Amino acid sequence: MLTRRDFIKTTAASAALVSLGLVPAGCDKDDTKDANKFKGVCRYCGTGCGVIVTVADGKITEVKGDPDCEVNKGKLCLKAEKLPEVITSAKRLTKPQIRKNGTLVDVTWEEALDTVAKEFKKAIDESGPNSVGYYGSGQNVAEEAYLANKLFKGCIGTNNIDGNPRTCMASAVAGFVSTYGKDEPMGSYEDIESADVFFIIGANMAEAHPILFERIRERKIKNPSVKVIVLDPRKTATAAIADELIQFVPGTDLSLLNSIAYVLIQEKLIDEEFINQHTTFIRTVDGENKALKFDDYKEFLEDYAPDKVEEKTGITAAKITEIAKMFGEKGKNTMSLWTMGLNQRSFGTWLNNLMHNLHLLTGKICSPGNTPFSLTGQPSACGSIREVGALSHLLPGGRLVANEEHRKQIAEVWKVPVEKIQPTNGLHTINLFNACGTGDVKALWVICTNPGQSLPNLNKHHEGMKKTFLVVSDAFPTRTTELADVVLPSAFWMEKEGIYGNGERRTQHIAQAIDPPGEAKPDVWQILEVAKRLGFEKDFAHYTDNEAIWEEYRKCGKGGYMELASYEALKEGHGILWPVTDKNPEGTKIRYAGNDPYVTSPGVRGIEFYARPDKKAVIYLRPQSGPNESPDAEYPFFLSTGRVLEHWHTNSMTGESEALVRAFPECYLEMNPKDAQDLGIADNSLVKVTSKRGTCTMKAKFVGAKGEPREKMVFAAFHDAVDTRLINLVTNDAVDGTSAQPEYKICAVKIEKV
Ligand SMILES: Nc1nc2c(c(=O)[nH]1)N[C@H]1C(S)=C(S)[C@@H](COP(=O)(O)OP(=O)(O)OC[C@H]3O[C@@H](n4cnc5c(=O)[nH]c(N)nc54)[C@H](O)[C@@H]3O)O[C@H]1N2
Ligand SMILES: Nc1nc2c(c(=O)[nH]1)N[C@H]1C(S)=C(S)[C@@H](COP(=O)(O)OP(=O)(O)OC[C@H]3O[C@@H](n4cnc5c(=O)[nH]c(N)nc54)[C@H](O)[C@@H]3O)O[C@H]1N2
Ligand code: SF4
Ligand SMILES: [Mo]
Repeated sequence: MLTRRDFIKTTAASAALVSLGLVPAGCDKDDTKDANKFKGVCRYCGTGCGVIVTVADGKITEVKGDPDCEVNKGKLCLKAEKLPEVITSAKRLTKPQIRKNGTLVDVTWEEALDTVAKEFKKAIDESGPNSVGYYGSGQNVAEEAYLANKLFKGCIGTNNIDGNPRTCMASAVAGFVSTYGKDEPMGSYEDIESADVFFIIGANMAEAHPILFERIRERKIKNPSVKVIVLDPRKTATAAIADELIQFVPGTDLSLLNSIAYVLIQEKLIDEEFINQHTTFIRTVDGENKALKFDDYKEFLEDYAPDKVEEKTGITAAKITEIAKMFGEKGKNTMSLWTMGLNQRSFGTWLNNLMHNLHLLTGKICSPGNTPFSLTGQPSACGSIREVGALSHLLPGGRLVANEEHRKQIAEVWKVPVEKIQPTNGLHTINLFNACGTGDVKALWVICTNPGQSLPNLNKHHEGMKKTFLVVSDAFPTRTTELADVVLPSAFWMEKEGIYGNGERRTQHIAQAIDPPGEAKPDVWQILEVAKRLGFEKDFAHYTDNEAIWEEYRKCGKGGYMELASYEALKEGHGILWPVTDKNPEGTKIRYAGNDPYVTSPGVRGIEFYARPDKKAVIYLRPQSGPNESPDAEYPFFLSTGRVLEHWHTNSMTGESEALVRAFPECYLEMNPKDAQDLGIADNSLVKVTSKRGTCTMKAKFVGAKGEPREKMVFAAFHDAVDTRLINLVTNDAVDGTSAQPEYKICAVKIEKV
């Protein structure tokens, strides 16, 4: 807990924090014992900052950081502080609506729910269960995702249930599962305070995970010998704390990471004892995994000697060697962090594998400060989708629909006949929306996500969404509700209770503090009502409250190496890192070692990769490949897309805060000043950005822009919903062959003056 003195010290540092878009610690104690204070978790990024909200006259008047939450120790970023404005926005959806004669009109809940059930039933009866689908979100609470998963996979009998984490975390999941056998990081945020070297690649933490960025910054200020290496084709705000900024050519990071591995071996910075005991080598050829030897790997890496990749990557051999030595220095702890720069790629799974390789080669893993850490984007992508298994190939607790034993285990918990759960994967996101376009998916329910803005190649997918019977549950009007046949108004953050799981395996409870406005209803209620109308009342009647849902879901953790804390413990505390068992009720900070309850025969350094059949982690041989689309004579620029600190995804929420809109009013195209000069483009003048798929018109910016891309690369944020600036009209919906995650980070465009 923060003492009064700490609090004053923090306040003195507040000017520096505010310049980073952070707000200083607000409360000096957890005062949720007061009747008007409630404990929750910020509803934005996967950092999972604890909050305490104040309620007066049935409205949230203040959101402050929870000083007892280990994640943020009272701090917050501006987005969280501005949530009261968002909640009370006049734009909130408060009545169910149905499209009649082309226009959305207000109706009763009865009529809306009956219509949804009727259309879904009709599709199922006429064309089978695979003619319907569900598209959920890493911003759902776990209970919502669990019920939707059961309704679709276990009761309706279709695996066509996917969600926006496919666009976000799928490559990270595939990376963890293929390397270690189970999803999610082994480390925790606490590793930041023990790390000496930070290797940040394809992550703009200063804008996307500001509170974690602040923890790294503080670590460096207190320990000047700490080194930060930032690898990104674009110079971002994160580079402000970098000792080394490696601005490589987009899409060449497979080469770069293989080259670093080459240097680690050459310079004898590897840990042979660890490698021999804990790892195995695999190369995938024509979809088949072939077991290989360390010598094969060394031979494979010959093509990636620094002098052989410097031209391709745009980074000198000397620089590659230098950063590899920094990564591998003996006696130093290395933590790597990455996000969408690696995941949103047509070879995103391979890139994730290569990050794990570097830690496995050096043995810098499973000890404080030594960890490969894939940062999670959404507040509960881990807790509600990856853990609940609410994707088209998964079942709860890290299980697979394709595995008979797994289907049996989950059918037992759901109390449904095992034959109901189909043994083949359902449609992943892009195919789900493709199938709306072809007419194969006739009815789709979208909850807590805005694919009408966030999917790539939108011209195509808008057409698909118009064809299908589209039901959208949201709290605000969006580019998706405008395409919907039925709009269901949802209770928003703190207007319902629920569980979130953040990026470090921390499960946290959010209390209900206020009532939703108008007729808005929690998504859990909506799912139960539709389930009842589809004839599954008896399968859902026992879910009397969120605790009942959670406690049933919790049974799925057993046997999945993913046991979770009880509802009671979560309500009381400030989050617990799974696995949690009777052996370690406090939770687990480092998996596969230490007090991880599933380690039964620890090897070198107490480690056991128990989730793999041979108990060894895999070092993969992954050659340079991709991107799906590269610049050519007609489309000579790389386009990359991403985020800014002030806004969240599609802006439906942060666009309701005056202060945030003022801070970043509209999206622009970041350019390298040299390219702008070559094309005769003036700062702030309008340019047209065109790909094979679509066009946007926005201002070009290179003076005082958020970032500076390397030459022949441009960058735009995607939160702007205005037609001409909807950058996803331009992006590519090609996907990774393993994870099916789309390549938002790279496509080819031309830039023209308007
Ligand atoms: N303020 C704010 N914070 C957020 C969010 C938000 O909307 N707003 N969203 C949350 C979510 S869901 C997510 S997924 C995270 C995303 O967090 P980040 O991934 O950190 O953010 P992005 O801006 O999408 O992309 C990061 C970087 O990838 C780089 N990149 C482009 N091409 C390449 C390449 O070829 N290789 C590599 N290595 N990097 C490349 C881009 O230049 C960019 O700087 O943020 C979370 N936090
Ligand atoms: N060009 C480009 N596109 C991208 C990305 C990129 O980097 N570049 N990143 C991708 C990634 S990583 C992600 S995660 C996605 C995110 O894409 P989306 O999920 O489509 O974007 P959000 O704006 O987060 O949408 C969440 C919606 O849920 C609503 N909502 C909020 N709370 C509730 C609730 O409690 N219940 C219900 N029913 N609704 C609620 C909000 O109003 C909002 O409309 O975007 C992807 N798209
Ligand atoms: S860092 Fe993320 S979780 Fe924390 S306050 Fe900011 S947006 Fe919310
Ligand atoms: Mo994301």
